[in-house]
This record gives sequence, structure tokens and C-alpha cells, in this order.
Amino acid sequence: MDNPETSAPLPETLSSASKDETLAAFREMLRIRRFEETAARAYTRGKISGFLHLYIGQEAIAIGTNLAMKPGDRIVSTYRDHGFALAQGCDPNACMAELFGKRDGLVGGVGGSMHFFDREKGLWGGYAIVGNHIPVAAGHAFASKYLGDGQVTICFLGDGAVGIGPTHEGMTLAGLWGLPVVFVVENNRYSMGTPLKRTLPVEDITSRAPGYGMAGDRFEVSDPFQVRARLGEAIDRARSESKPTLVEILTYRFRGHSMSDPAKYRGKSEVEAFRASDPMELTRRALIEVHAMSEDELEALDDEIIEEMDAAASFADESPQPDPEHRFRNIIIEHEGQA
Ligand SMILES: Cc1ncc(C[n+]2csc(CCOP(=O)(O)OP(=O)(O)O)c2C)c(N)n1
Ligand SMILES: [Mg+2]
Repeated sequence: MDNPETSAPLPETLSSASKDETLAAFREMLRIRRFEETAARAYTRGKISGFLHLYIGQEAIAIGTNLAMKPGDRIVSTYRDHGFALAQGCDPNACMAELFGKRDGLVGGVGGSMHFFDREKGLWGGYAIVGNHIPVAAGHAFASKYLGDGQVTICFLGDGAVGIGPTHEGMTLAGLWGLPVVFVVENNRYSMGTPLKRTLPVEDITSRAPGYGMAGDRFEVSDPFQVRARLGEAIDRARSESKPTLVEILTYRFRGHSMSDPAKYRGKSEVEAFRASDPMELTRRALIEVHAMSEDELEALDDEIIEEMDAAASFADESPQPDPEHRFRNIIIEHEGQA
């Protein structure tokens, strides 16, 4: 009998993609997953302080977004930001060193997990305060409209950010002023340990889009090419018509909210059911079933990536502590007597 977990048909977006692009997307998703697992191990060994929110299960969204973006477009993200950094091409050594709070980190070791930032790569910040980056994203989009630079801002938020005041303020202004922005709710069904049905009166988040004068789109993530296509439409609308869109992507995180969450609020069967449709697993299956790759070839790829991430952890470990003065860099106001 067929294993029901592997006999589900592959999504058309995946089965119609070329081998090269499927392999490239799989590789990038796997890099995120292995980076996160390496970070989790480092956290349990006491190498990382503070919070650590992993992106495991949601990788296809960051990879599909990167495929849909043009150079100059901007990502504004939540604290669950490592996947976006890697998808945008940030160096895993610098990302890991940032988690370790080291000098060679992406922002010199003073930002940590929740504050990745790489302007050159289009990552305009991870933000720790739920919902408060939505007005920031609207501000970026306002600047693009004002300057006529043709750039689009893509702002990610969680389902838990939807009821927060600044989310409403930012979306209202984006709709009112016709800003070139795409708001993407990564609806992973939980905010910390609270399921969506206990936080929102209406679970379809895009039902709010007309109230903001925005187009809406809602789908369950299946693979990076589906994300590229669906977000691509919203990004085009922003770029060519200067109209915002509210996109809701239904997804799932396989780990707890953060490293301190054992995720006891959900059953094993729920997690297993989502594992069967894990976009990374579907992409792996496409490589085997459609493109005739072997398990051995994929294992060799995995070994190479594990090695890359182990090297990133060693690099981070060996990187020096930041200079004490570094904490005063990149701040807006310098008080008297400060460096
Ligand atoms: C304004 C504010 N309130 C509360 C918190 C604490 N907090 C951190 S993450 C989180 C849940 C957010 O869930 P969601 O938006 O669904 O994102 P997810 O973690 O699922 O990606 C909360 C309440 C915070 N960081 N900021
Ligand atoms: Mg959530």
C-alpha cells in the first residue's frame, strides 16, 4: 500500500518547475532549516543569550519572496527573521555570529536574533515589538512613492500582530495613500501558545483588506514557486499601480514559539499532519519523483549544508566580543558624553 504521507499529488507550481530552479530553491530552504537547527543546538549549549525564534516550517515563504522581489525592494520583518536574511543572501557566518552576540555579527553583535538588518541585501530589519513595524513599513513605502524610486516594501507580520493598534494605523495609511507595499501575514495558527480562534473574531484575516482599501489574497503555502507567483501579483500591483495588498499565507511552525516553549498546547497528531505537507518535504519529493534525483544525491547536498552551518557556528564561537563603544553606533540621538 502507498504511504499516504508520500502519495499526495505534488502541487502544479512545483511539478511544473525546472530541475535547476527546484534544486536551487530546495537548497536554500534546507540551508535555512539547517541554520536554525544549528542555532537551536548552540542555544542549548548556552552560546546564545536572549530569545531565539526559529523559522522551521515556514522557509518556503522567505525563499518564494526572494524569487518574487527585484533588487532594491525591501523586506521589513518580525523577530522571526533569520530565514529572510539567509534567503536574501546574507552570510550565514555573520548571521550566526549575530546570534552569538559577536563582533563579526550582521549588526556587530548588538542586535541579536530579533534585530537582523542588512540594507545592501534588502533586509530593512527584524522588529521585536509585535505589530509596531507595520507603520515603519508604510513609511518605507511612502518614501518610495515620494521619491518615485519604483521600489516595493514587503512587510511580514504574524497572525498575533493583526489585533495590535499600530498594525491598524499602518494599514489604514497604506490604503489611504496608495502606498507600494505588500503586507504578508504569516498565519502559523498560533501566537505564542494561543491558537488563532482565541485571538481573532473572524479567522479569515484578509476579510479586513476591503476596509483598508486593499486587495486581498489568501492561501495555504505549498512551495516556493507558489509563493513567488502569488506574491509576485501583489508586488506587481504595488510597483505598477501603487496599490497595497494584504496577503495571508497559512503556514505552520514545527518548533515552539521560541526556544523556551515546549509547545505542549498542541498534539503530536496535529504536528505530524502538517509535516506531511511541509513545503520543504514536497520540494524534496519533486526532486525525486519529477526530476529523478536520488536519495544519495540529496544526502550529499544535505551533508554539504550541515558542514556550512557547523562552520558558521565555529566562526561565531571564535569571533571576538563587540567593542564596548559599538553599542553607541547606529543610534539616532547621541547624548552628551557618549561616544
Ligand atoms: C507589543 C508586544 N506585545 C507582546 C509581545 C510578546 N510577544 C512576542 S511574540 C508574541 C506572539 C506573536 O505571534 P504572531 O504574531 O502570530 O507571530 P509568530 O510568533 O507566530 O511568528 C508576543 C505576544 C511583543 N513582543 N510585543
Ligand atoms: Mg503566529
